[in-house]
Amino acid sequence: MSQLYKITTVIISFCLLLPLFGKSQNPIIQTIYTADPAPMVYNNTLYLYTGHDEDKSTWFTMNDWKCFSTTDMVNWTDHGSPLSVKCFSWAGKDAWAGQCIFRNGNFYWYVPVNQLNGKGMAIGVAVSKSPTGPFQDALGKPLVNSGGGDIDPTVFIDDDGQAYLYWGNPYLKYVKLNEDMTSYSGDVVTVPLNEKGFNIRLKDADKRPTAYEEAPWLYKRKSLYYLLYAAGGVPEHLAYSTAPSATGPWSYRDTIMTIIKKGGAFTNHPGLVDYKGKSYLFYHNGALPGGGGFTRSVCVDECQFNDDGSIVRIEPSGGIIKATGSIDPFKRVEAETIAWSEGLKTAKNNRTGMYVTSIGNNDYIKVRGVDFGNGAKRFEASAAAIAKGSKIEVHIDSLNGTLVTTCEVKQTGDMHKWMVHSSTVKKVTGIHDLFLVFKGRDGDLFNFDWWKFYSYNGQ
Ligand code: FUB
Repeated sequence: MSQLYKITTVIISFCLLLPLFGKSQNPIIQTIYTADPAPMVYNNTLYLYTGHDEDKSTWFTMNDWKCFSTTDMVNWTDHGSPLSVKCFSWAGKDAWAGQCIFRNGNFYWYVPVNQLNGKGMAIGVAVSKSPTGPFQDALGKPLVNSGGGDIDPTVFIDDDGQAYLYWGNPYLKYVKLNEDMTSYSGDVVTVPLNEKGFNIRLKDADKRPTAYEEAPWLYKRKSLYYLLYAAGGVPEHLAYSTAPSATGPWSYRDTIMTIIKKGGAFTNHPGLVDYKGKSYLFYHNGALPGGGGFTRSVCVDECQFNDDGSIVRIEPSGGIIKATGSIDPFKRVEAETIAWSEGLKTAKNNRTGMYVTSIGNNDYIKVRGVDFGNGAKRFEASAAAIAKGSKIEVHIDSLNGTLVTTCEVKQTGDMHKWMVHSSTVKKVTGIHDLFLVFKGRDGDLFNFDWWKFYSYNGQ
């Protein structure tokens, strides 16, 4: 990012977000633009797969997908980019909306990409043994290639083990996936788009039969099947239909989220998941500085159901207030575990893995709900610095809250020569939000890999 762009971005974001410091959680990722959220729960961790709008995009310029995870719904760990268009030898561009699912020891990530043969969008499937990848093309060719509008796949495994893949814009289609998850049986079924199932269309009514636009998301709750989708046309809102089976017949129910007027993007995209006893709706807006229709950002809000199974309308909010867990500072915490940040980027290399980079004076990371228990005596941070005289100030509870330690980040001579830097900590006990504030001269200060505290009993 150019220095001027970065400074402008920081100033604008500071002004926009000033009233929200210490409160805001949405959008949940601030280091890049993210879109098309697809949550997945595995082993008590919520993984979030997203698309990635390139900085300053003026179209859906999307080259790779991203993965993040959380165990508390407020701190998100960046796992980088486990899959890109380049992984599909038959595709050339457009890493659009996908979804990942676990089955029989493998993670299957269904994604639409634009084919090199000029025949438009088709759906591929990538496979990995790990939720954070790396993923590889499972087939070496599209899984679904039915007519150019093959975008936005959603995958779902029913209680009887039958898996379904729905997708499409302007049509809505599905197949029954086989147990191998990389092939399907039977024909591609086109879902009838009629008023009963998907409501009347108010915008561009001559162009499409119903309000259904794109971005289907299949979900089941207490034997009722839900199909959430982007509806409209543009600007899109989120709506849903329900059915007694995964194949319909679908009945239109309601709007879930109206058009986002303030800070919205002209698209929206739902992802609904149950986690730790609650349900969460992921969606996207254009609210980050520099954000808009092609520079979108993923958000999350809690989703509630009425007794009859209908979804309570969701008003986009500042995000999740109450964490569902806490951070243990006496274990190494990756620097890329972030509740909120300003001015930063993340990067990855083979030796270090993910780390935080593009760190300038006064940039910061907020980590929520850090549990110091009976107290901490020493702070450690792994950083690689080319600049002299940089520091990490650690404040609690707010950006200007009590300063519990100042850790000098010594010059290591290279931005990839890592050293552990340490400092003594003033007494801090109990649970606090932590603000790691970076200080130094102009320009990039250092790269930051992880941090950790030591307790009085030496832990
Ligand atoms: O991100 C590209 C496209 O925009 C997705 O495929 C649609 O769902 C819309 O969000």
